[in-house]
Amino acid sequence: MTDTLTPVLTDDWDAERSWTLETYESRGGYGALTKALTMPPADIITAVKDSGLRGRGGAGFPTGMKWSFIPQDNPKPKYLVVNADESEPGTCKDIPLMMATPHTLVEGVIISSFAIRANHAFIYIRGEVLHVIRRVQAAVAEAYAAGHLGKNIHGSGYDLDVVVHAGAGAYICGEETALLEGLEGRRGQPRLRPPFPAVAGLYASPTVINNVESIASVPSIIANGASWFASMGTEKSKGFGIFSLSGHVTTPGQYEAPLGITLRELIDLAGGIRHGHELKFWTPGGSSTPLLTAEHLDVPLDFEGVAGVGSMLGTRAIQLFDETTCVVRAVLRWTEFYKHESCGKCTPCREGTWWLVQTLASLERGQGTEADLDLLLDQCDNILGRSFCALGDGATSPISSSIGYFRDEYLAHLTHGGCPFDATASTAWA
Ligand code: L3W
Ligand code: SF4
Repeated sequence: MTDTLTPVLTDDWDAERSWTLETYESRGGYGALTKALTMPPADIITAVKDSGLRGRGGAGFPTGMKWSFIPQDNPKPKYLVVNADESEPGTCKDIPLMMATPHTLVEGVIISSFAIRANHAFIYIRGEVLHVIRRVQAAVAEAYAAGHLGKNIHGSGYDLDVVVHAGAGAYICGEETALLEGLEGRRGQPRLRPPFPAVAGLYASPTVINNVESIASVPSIIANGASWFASMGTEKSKGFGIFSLSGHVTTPGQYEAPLGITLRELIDLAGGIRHGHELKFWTPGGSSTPLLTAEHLDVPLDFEGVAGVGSMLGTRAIQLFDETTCVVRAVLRWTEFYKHESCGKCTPCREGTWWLVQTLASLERGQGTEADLDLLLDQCDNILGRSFCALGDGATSPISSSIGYFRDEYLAHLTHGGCPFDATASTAWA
């Protein structure tokens, strides 16, 4: 099974002092930059377009197309912003990548900035992860010292400055326009789109915002060619991605594989569901993506395959839960997270997530009636599609999907007068 893995971004994670410039360059690092600086910037955009790379931050928007939206006849400065505010529950790919091989990201930032003709780039890192911020800052400093950043990079005449910015610990700042607000020094709350950042982003100037993994994939595309990248994955979801497996699996961790791999294959690679247990439910891309069940083990994990069963690929944050887990309690925990992280800008999400927690908590305690399940779904209906940004929509995903698949388990809380899993300790309820 191991030939299912395609280690590219993760290939050097085990190398000694993998985070240093010395190790990175000894393995060919910054070779893609040397090549890119000999190319017309438009050809780099074409290569990224032809590769089929789609945004790795959750939405899967085509990366090359986003870059081509940057108007080159606009006299304003252009900016590249890397969204490194990884906070979606279950998502743990960008932080390990920045810890293990920060120069992959830095090299990607330089090539991407050159392609869109930006002279300033920002790496916005979640504030709680001080060790990651320090590591990326150290890599940026090494890159300056080696002439990969600053004035006249590699004698090409191209100048680029990179700022590593620490966020202040709000999940909403992973939403691209809230991130820009934070970067500009204001409270992190989403802006109305359009205009999209590509037209009016940081300081109202054309801005590309991409996820860490998207930008870190760029050097390999330039080094190996668009068709190499496009030869992996599926027809519409090209290339590879880091799948983060957590929860009730024998060997949790990051598994880099072609898009379109199935959960069954990933679980095999991770040594199976923990001994003596079986899969009950899972998230394909963090808790903002509708839950799936053991019925979906053979769904291709690409943007289309997961959408085909009513969910989203999201950030490939696969959280696995076996039959000992109470789905109502798990969903309540996620909903408390969304209530806490709601930025408060719009009423459906600010008020709605509070009500979701009240209704869910009462059901989890075994209080209320079956009608409360419909009330819960009605509350979801009043949030989904009526919120200002994706946070509100995402908060409804685990609730509506879990009621769809596990309505009987919700009802069992009412008939038991509490969580049936408490009564049976760690044995399965059914
Ligand atoms: C120019 C247009 N640009 C779209 C750009 C847009 C953005 C990208 C995708 O949410 C999802 C969310 C989370 N002209 C454009 C255009 N763009 N139309 O394309 O935009 P969009 O609106 O489809 O998505 P989004 O607002 O970026 C991302 C889900 O991902 N998610 C997120 C997890 C959190 C993390 C994390 O912690 N790191 O990523 C997980 O599922 O719920 O649905 O750049 O500007 N006409
Ligand atoms: Fe803020 Fe929630 Fe509204 Fe988004 S949906 S703007 S997080 S209140």
